[in-house]
Amino acid sequence: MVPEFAELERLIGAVRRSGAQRVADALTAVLTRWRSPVQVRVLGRSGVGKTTAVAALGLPDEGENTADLTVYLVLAPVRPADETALAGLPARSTLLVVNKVDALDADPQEYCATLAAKTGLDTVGMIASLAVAVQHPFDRNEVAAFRGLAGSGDPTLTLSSELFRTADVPVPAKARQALLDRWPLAAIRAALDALAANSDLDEHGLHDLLRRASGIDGVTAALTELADRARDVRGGRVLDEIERIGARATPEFPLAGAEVERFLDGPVAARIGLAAGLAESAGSAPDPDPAVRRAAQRIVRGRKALAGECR
Ligand SMILES: Nc1nc2c(ncn2[C@@H]2O[C@H](COP(=O)(O)OP(=O)(O)OP(=O)(O)O)[C@@H](O)[C@H]2O)c(=O)[nH]1
Ligand SMILES: [Mg+2]
Repeated sequence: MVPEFAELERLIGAVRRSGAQRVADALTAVLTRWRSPVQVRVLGRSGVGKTTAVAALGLPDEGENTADLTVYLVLAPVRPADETALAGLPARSTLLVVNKVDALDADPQEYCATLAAKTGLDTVGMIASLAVAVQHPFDRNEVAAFRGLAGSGDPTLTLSSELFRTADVPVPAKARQALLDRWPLAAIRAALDALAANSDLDEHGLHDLLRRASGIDGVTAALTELADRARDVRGGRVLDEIERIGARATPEFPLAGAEVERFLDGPVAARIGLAAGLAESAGSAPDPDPAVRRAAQRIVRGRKALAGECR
């Protein structure tokens, strides 16, 4: 168990034993919220690939306004409506994803780097439809069909589904239709490119290559980093809530109030405050947000307590 959670559980136990059930219940509600998973929402203009991205990321749905993190999907070129929406989203909880990079006329990494510099947001590229397709493994027959098509060397084959279906190639039309039923054209194109470059790829090698080409790993890694930070920021809010609960409890339940004070002055709370302070101010210029100023104070408070712990 996370030591921070265990410490709060210990506080709840002590408060309950002191007879302040109401205070213990309030603290339990705080702990439950603290432990709940970081929520992600997916935003973007119509047709950018939100539903597909939700499936690729394994999210339950597109999420709600109250989510901790936002994945904002754009297509190149970014539109004024995107810029307006992005201006209202905080950098520390927003991941900008350029979707459909298979249709991009530029180098995806360079495009994302330019966009990141312009918006100040973490930015990564993705092919959401490919990321969904590679959630299933290839079977050997499919790879054999891909191999046959790659060998045909017809450059127009994957320009459209129609051309793929009607092309004069040595792989039967039925097998091609089966591929189209299961794989988006972007996946077929990527598979043929990969096999043309290396015809020795087996189904595992091909699958791994396409998964990496989908960009899903980069999106998940960036989201994990933001989620870690969101959890740290949440810790700061938890300290605020506990402080308020303690202050309200003290007149009626002085013993519980003292337990809460001891928790807030202890090394675990100091660590939580320090992590929250660092997460809130991570990468940002001087910030007018009062939450950030509070966080800076917490850093000082946290350092003092840590110094006390080390003595
Ligand atoms: N080429 C390409 N097509 C994609 C990609 N991601 C999604 N699509 C396709 O784009 C179309 C729209 O995708 P959706 O996921 O429905 O987009 P959406 O944002 O949910 O659309 P609305 O719900 O209408 O706002 C579908 O045909 C997807 O298959 C991608 O990375 N590359
Ligand atoms: Mg949709």
